[in-house]
Amino acid sequence: HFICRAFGKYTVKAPTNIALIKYWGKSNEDINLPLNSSISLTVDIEQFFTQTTIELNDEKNQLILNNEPAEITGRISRVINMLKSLTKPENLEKKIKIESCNNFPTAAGMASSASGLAALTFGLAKAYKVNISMEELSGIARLGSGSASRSFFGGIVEWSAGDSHEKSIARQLYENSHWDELRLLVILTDLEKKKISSTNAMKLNRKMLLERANERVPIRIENLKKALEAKDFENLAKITMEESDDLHYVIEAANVKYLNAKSEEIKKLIHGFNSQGIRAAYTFDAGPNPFILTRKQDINDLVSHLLISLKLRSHNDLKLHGQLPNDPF
Ligand code: 2P0
Repeated sequence: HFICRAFGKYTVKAPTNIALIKYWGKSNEDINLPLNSSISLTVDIEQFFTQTTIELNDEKNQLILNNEPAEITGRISRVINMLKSLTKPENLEKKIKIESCNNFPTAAGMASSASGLAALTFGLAKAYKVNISMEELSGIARLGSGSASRSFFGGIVEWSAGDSHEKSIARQLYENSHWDELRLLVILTDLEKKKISSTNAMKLNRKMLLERANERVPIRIENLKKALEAKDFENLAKITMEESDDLHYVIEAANVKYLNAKSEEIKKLIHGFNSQGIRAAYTFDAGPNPFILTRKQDINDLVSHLLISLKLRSHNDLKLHGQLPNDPF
């Protein structure tokens, strides 16, 4: 979202996304080409977002992240340099001031790099007056962080792996309105920063990553697309949970663990909730916080089930966020 332009500053806001089919492993580390295509659901922009303000000035290059000065890393420079190559020569003299804030915990497996790099790319493109398509911008954001490519669109989004910079871009598969009963809940169980970054963890266990990407993921992508087209919740849920379990199986085989005891407990609770018919699905990013898919008609039952099982009194104790209907409780 473009928010405003005032006094030469450009302010934009970008949402996070949660992958149903995960990106894990690269075929080219320099430009973040992934081993496999991935499919995500964009999180409601009012729930989890990064807001970024870009100013071009004559001072010095500066990054302020969550109110603290921060280093302009290589991944940020890749985005800046690509956009510089597309802007008018007079802009190249200018220095860049980037101020960025997340309204949720940074680096806690909540896809902060997705919303962060998407907001940075979009904001800089505005400041540099680079008028290219959202698909092309998604490819530039990918240079900063792979998952950021998927934050350029709402609804359900596919990032095609591609075998070149030009082809590795995201596009929208469906708007939210395609399946408007679908709801996403996020339970914040742990806000600690992760001990090993996704970028580093996905370099481990190459052989297993390749098997996953070449053998299991393509079949799941095909089946997930069928389930989305048919609005078949049972298959959507089965594929989503299988894919999340597969990702964490591969990660844990490399002796990295992102899930904690609470995550495992919630996985069991979802399976318990589904014992009479599949009405919910969990999926985990590179972190312990569960993202739970369900439909509008099942939210009340699901939340009651979670509250009773976790011995909590109110949904505030559940630290629940999500794309809820106006008054779900
Ligand atoms: C995803 N994740 O598809 C997967 C699932 C985490 C688990 O994309 O190195 O931060 O910056 O391209 O995008 C996290 O990886 O990695 C991620 P880089 P990124 O959402």
